Amino acid sequence: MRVKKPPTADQAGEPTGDQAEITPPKKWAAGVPAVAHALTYSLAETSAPRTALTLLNINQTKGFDCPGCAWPDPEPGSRHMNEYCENGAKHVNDEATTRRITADFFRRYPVSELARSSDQWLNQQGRLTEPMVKRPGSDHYEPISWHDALGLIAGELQGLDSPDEAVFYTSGRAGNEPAFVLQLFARAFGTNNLPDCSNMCHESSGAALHETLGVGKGNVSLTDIYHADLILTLGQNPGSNHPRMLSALEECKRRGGRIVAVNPLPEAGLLRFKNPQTPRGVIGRGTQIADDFLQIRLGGDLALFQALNLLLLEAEEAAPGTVLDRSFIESHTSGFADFVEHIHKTVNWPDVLAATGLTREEIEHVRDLVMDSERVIICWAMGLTQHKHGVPTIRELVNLLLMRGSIGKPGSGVCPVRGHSNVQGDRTMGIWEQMPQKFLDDLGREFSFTPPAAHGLDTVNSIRAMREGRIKVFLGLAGNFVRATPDSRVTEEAMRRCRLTVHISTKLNRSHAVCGETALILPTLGRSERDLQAGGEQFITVEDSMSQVHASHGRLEPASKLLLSEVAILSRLARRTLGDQVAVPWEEFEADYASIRDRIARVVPGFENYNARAAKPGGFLLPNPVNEGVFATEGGKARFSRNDFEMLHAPEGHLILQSLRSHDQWNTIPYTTNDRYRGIHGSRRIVMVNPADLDALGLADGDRVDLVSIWRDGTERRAEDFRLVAYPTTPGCAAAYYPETNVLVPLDSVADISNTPTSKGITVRLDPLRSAAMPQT
Ligand SMILES: Nc1nc2c(c(=O)[nH]1)N[C@H]1C(S)=C(S)[C@@H](COP(=O)(O)OP(=O)(O)OC[C@H]3O[C@@H](n4cnc5c(=O)[nH]c(N)nc54)[C@H](O)[C@@H]3O)O[C@H]1N2
Ligand SMILES: Nc1nc2c(c(=O)[nH]1)N[C@H]1C(S)=C(S)[C@@H](COP(=O)(O)OP(=O)(O)OC[C@H]3O[C@@H](n4cnc5c(=O)[nH]c(N)nc54)[C@H](O)[C@@H]3O)O[C@H]1N2
Ligand code: SF4
Ligand SMILES: [Mo]
Repeated sequence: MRVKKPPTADQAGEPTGDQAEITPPKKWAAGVPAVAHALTYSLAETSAPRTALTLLNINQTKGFDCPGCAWPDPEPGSRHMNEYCENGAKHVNDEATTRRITADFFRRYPVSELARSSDQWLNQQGRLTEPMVKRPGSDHYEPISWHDALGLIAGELQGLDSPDEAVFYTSGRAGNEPAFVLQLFARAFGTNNLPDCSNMCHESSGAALHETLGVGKGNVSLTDIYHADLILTLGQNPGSNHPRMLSALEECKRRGGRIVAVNPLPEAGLLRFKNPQTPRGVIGRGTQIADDFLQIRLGGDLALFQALNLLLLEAEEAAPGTVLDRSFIESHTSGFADFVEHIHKTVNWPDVLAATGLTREEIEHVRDLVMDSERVIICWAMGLTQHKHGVPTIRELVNLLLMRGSIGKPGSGVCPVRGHSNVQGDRTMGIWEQMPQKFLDDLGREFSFTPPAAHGLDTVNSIRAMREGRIKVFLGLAGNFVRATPDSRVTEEAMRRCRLTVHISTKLNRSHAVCGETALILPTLGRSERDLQAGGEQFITVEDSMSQVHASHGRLEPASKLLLSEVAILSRLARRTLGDQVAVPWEEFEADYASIRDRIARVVPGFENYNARAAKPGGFLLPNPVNEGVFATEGGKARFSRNDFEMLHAPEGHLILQSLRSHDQWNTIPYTTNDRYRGIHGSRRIVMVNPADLDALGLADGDRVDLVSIWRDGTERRAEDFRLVAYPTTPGCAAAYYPETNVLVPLDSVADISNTPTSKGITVRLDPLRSAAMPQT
């Protein structure tokens, strides 16, 4: 008999694993049930008319950008009236909820209790409505005026020994205008400490693409996706995380393209898609998405690409002039000879098969598809970036495209699928702790000051500095820092060491409760809400995953009269903190965001004539030099790279664990405890394990275990009480949900070069819960 442990801090209010109900994983995604689920969630949060208003405005040229993900919208003329997916509808209605958190709520719930509450419960309490402060020694938030709140922050910032004792975190929800204002404020204040969610997300993509192609972004458009002959999609779950990508993949297939999916999990959306916007999707069997599914081991993608590259080189040697694009290689690339030598010298099949868990035939089949395809696109997300060797993996897939000349021509290229709806735009606006000197110089010239040159702290390094007491003030523009970051217990301690923590947020989350000595909650307008300023009604702009910049107009009445926009909060704070030390017209910025865009146009390349172009329906595309055959690397050519073989090993009796999203969550915020496509209902405290591994470990489906991660310094981390679910994942590779498992990721377990936490490669042991007969220690 198993005994139930009392709830831990990580699970207060959360259903335990024994409340889970398991059904077989689904073999297709979307269809009519998706529409029904979207409406059910939306109607539970808000009223029918409000739901109708939000849904008719999402992703329309005069409406607002879906806050769900960064997947691009079709051209203005080709949009559906309902241009959104199930999850987009849930995300927007989660923001448009009619529930409200008032001062009464904070009188009722002490901060210590909120800190123990589940992420889902905190989010469900509704929208934040007025500024709140928690004073030193108090266990309650209490109301504070905007004037006093901003004065308090300005006072703390002015009192620091160095500007580098503050960090300014951004999550990718923030639009271009607030992001530009925040980085300008931070730099004018004197620091580059601008960590962001991207540090935990696509940083590995940025690093690899920047080094090899000269631009840290993807270079394909939706039209390219439609026209590709072959798309490889790796390490992503589009059915849940970028659902409209499925319509694009469907269109590619309709035109005769082929799709190969590489994933440890047979995700429903990768298998079959029923497009609810077509009759075939409603009554038919839908479209099979992946022609081939390669069930890879966690972290095996580097070895997969190395093997593919070896096979392509061998095929070229057998039939010279038939496989490689020699003229492209000669005119546009460097480092080819070195790369060839390295691949021949280092790639061996026993290693490849061990690392990938695939057969040689499977890999040879993909080689054949590549050789048959003129235009190849490679898409990926967190399954590639959140590994120790994420950067080399992405460099290696670039090698493949370069060999085939499949970059910079229509229907081909790299497609890192971004997460947050404006995470790419925030980076373009300067939210990066290591912006190039050219950007800093241009920013300084525009506003007559000298931005600090030294690189600032990224997310992991911010936590290290907080832990050591070197950071006194934390300010977060959107996001949920303590839940998004690794090593939850370490991060929570680090956050509590700050003198002041400030969150500019729409909804309540754990980071408001696990806070500094003094803490402020500054409630703000969401993307869906009307933003009225002295200069009239404002809009913001965002950049999608394919570099299209466009306007987003809020349409709903704000959740409370006391809300300020992000731009207003940041501009007022900057003015209070800096006075007239810098020549920035903060008041004008707040009154009319067009004045911010005018400045962006003068500082950020590609934004010339920004206001006029943003006003056009659908906006404008940022230039990507790669598509003009220009590679802004050192040396001016696309660079082949030499990457050393690496694989993830788990010692005897251990598994590799990936932490991932359910279908019903938005990053750190679970909406329900269900994960419909994977057949998991009623609890998130589950861990998916291959049946053969369960047998080998002497465990069974339904057993309850603690997840214990081991780390090279001998330390162990424990996530308590998870239910085992026998699941068709790759043998040796388990999966459980983020953020519940962040506690298992050691702060120092990061990707080489990008410093991204290795959230998809954690070595764990499954400790069975002790039976009642055994004493608990
Ligand atoms: N509904 C919803 N949409 C979202 C989000 C959300 O939370 N909810 N979050 C947004 C954000 S910020 C992001 S970054 C994206 C994330 O989008 P995804 O990257 O799709 O998100 P994850 O759930 O982390 O899924 C990782 C996928 O990679 C696979 N995988 C894991 N490790 C490996 C590996 O080593 N190799 C391969 N080939 N595959 C692997 C997993 O099995 C899983 O299918 O989604 C965005 N969209
Ligand atoms: N173990 C593990 N950890 C991970 C990941 C993983 O796969 N595994 N994924 C990583 C990734 S890819 C990412 S992107 C990060 C996400 O990390 P974050 O971006 O920090 O987290 P979110 O959950 O998106 O933040 C949600 C909060 O944002 C606020 N918010 C929402 N909309 C708005 C808005 O319009 N304005 C403002 N001001 N606030 C708003 C709300 O208060 C909400 O509670 O997590 C990372 N952490
Ligand atoms: S695919 Fe992403 S951006 Fe598009 S509607 Fe769905 S959640 Fe929103
Ligand atoms: Mo992300």
